[in-house]
Amino acid sequence: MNNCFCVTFSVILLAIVSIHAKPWIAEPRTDARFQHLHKHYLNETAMNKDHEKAIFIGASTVEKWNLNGKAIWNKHYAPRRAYNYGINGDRTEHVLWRIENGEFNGLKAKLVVLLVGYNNLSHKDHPEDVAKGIHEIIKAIKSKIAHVKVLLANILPSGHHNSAIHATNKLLPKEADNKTVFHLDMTKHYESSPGHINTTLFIEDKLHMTEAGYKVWYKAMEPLFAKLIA
Ligand SMILES: *[C@@H]1O[C@H](CO)[C@@H](O)[C@H](O)[C@H]1NC(C)=O
Ligand SMILES: *[C@@H]1O[C@H](CO)[C@@H](O)[C@H](O)[C@H]1NC(C)=O
Ligand SMILES: *[C@@H]1O[C@H](CO)[C@@H](O)[C@H](O)[C@H]1NC(C)=O
Ligand SMILES: CC(=O)N[C@H]1CO[C@H](CO)[C@@H](O)[C@@H]1O
Repeated sequence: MNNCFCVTFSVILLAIVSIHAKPWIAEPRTDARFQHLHKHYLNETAMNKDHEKAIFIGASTVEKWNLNGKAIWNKHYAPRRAYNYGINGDRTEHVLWRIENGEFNGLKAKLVVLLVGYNNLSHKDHPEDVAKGIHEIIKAIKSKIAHVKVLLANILPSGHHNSAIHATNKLLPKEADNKTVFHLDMTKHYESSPGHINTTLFIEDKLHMTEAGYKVWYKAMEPLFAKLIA
């Protein structure tokens, strides 16, 4: 083999490896919306770091508390100094990157609510790898915020990828030590019968939630949430 061939081969190999993102290795997104929101959250943290008591982080289901869930958020979470750090479309590796790159620096929050993983599964990641990504996110949260508690919610059921969601969710309870990490499974609240979502809680895409869906989240989480921010 000549050198030229080897170099070309290595470059191709590197390209293949780098497009295969790993759910447990921090990675930024290059799109403008992600970069913009990341900067916005860094600013939010800098401005409000002594005020923030509870943080919600994840992808669109979290971000849409600002949209479909807004009325419930304003009534029940904003007054308790909760802040939303969701970004539509994030996978575990992106949330990990955001935490490792400053979004939680200097916070004294009592609680982080984490719900993430769907976007990896819709991109055919293996459940074990997604769970590993979630494990790394929890480690990163604890390393950034002293004495924080983590409320880890199962990925919510949807009209798609339910067997992968179920397989991933089965791996999450073991993250909970019930001292710093607490696990919450809200699945049954979103189903009209086992394996079938209650469609009144979801919009037409059968993935994102209606206001009624956010109300269910609030009600199902409230006992644990109230205990953990007390
Ligand atoms: C940070 O947020 C504050 C208040 O929300 C705003 O006035 C300021 O312009 C923001 N700074 C940047 C760099 O976005
Ligand atoms: C944590 O609590 C849940 C139920 O509340 C229980 O099923 C689980 O075994 C507990 N885990 C540990 C490590 O104590
Ligand atoms: C579906 O959700 C709605 C709104 O929360 C609720 O009133 C209804 O009872 C649920 N249906 C089933 C079958 O659980
Ligand atoms: C391990 C793995 O398959 N990760 C995939 C997660 O999703 C993105 C697409 O959005 C793929 O590029 C990764 O390969």
